[in-house]
Amino acid sequence: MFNFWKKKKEETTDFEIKKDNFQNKNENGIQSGENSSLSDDLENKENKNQSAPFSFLKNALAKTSDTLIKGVVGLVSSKDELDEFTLQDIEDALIKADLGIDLSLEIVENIKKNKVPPSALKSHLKAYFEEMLSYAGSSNLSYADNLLNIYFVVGVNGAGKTTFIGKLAHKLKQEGKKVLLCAGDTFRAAAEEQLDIWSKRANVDIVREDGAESAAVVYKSIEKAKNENYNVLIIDTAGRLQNKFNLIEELKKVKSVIDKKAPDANFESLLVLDANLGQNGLSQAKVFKEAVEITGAVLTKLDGSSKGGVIFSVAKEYQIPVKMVGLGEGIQDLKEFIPKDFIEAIF
Ligand SMILES: Nc1nc2c(ncn2[C@@H]2O[C@H](COP(=O)(O)OP(=O)(O)O)[C@@H](O)[C@H]2O)c(=O)[nH]1
Ligand SMILES: [Mg+2]
Repeated sequence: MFNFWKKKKEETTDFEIKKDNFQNKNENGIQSGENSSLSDDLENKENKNQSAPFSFLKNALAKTSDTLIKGVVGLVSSKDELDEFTLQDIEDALIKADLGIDLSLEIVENIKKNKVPPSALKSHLKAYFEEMLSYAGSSNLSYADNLLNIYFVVGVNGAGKTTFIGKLAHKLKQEGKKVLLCAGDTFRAAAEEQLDIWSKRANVDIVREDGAESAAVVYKSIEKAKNENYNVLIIDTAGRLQNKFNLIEELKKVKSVIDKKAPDANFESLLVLDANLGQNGLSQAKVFKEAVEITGAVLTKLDGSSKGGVIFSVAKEYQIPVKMVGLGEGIQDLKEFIPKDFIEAIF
C-alpha cells in the first residue's frame, strides 16, 4: 500500500494502488463489476483525491533528496578518490542537509575508515542510512484491537499537533474505529476551538471543557472513552516552551492521570516535530523527553521542506522511531512512515 514512496523506481502511481485497494474491496463482496458506474465514480474520486497529496509527497522528498543525496554524491562525481578536502566538503553538505554535526562527523569517519571509493559512495550511504533508521525500532503506530488505544500528542506550539490529530482521527475513523478527541490544550480557547473544528471535519467526538485544567479534561475523556467503548482516544496538549517548568509539570500531571485511570490502555506518546525546524526542532524535543517517555515521532510539514534528513537524527541520536509524516494541511495529508520505502525514494 505504501509503494508510493518508490514511484520513481517502479513507475507506480498512488491512484493505481488505490484502485487495487478498491478491487480488493470488491473481492470482499462489495458491489462491483466491470460496468459498474458506482465503481467508476469511486475510482474517479479516488484519482482526484489522491493526485494532489501524491505530488506533495514527491515534492517533499525531492527537496530532501536534492540536499541529502545529490548534494553529497554530486561532490564526488568527478573524483578518483576521496581526499581530505572532499571529505570535508561531504561533511559540510551533510550538516547543511540537517543531519546534525555529530551524525555528519560519524558518517564521514565511517567513509574514511572503510576507504569508500567515490563510485561506491551512493550505495554505501544508502546502506548506512537504512541501518540508522533501524536503530529506532518499529515504525508502526501501535494499535490493540481489544483495548482502549491512547495517543498522547506532545510538541512545541506550531509544530502541527492539532492538525496531525485531525488527520489521524480521520484516518482511524475511515478504518471503522470509534475515535474520541480530548482538547487537552486548555491554555488558549482558540486551541480548543481548532480541535473542535477538526473533530467535525473528521466526524469524531470530542471532550472539551473550556477553562478547565488539562488534567481534568483528560480525566473526563478517559472516563467517557471507557464507559462508551471507544477504540481510540487522542489527547491534544499545550506546547508553550516559554515556561518550560510549567510545561513539564503539566505534561507529567496529565501522564499520571492516564497511568492511574487507564493502566491497561495501549499507550503511545507521540512527539510532533516540524520538519522545517530540522535540528532546532530536535533540541526542543529534549524538553518533552524530560516530561514523558516518547514512543514515536511524527514529522510534519515535510511538504516543501529540504530538511527531511532530520529523520536520521531522530532515529539514531534520539532512538525514536518516526511513525508518521505530515505532507500538507489537508485531512488526507498524513502517511505512515515506512523506512525502507523512504530510503528508496530519496536515493
Ligand atoms: N504545509 C503543512 N502545514 C502544516 C502541516 N501540519 C500542520 N501545518 C500547519 O502548521 C500550523 C500549525 O499547526 P497546528 O496543528 O496548529 O500546530 P500545534 O500548535 O502544534 O497544534 C497550521 O497553520 C497548520 O495548518 C503539514 O504537514 N504541512
Ligand atoms: Mg494545537
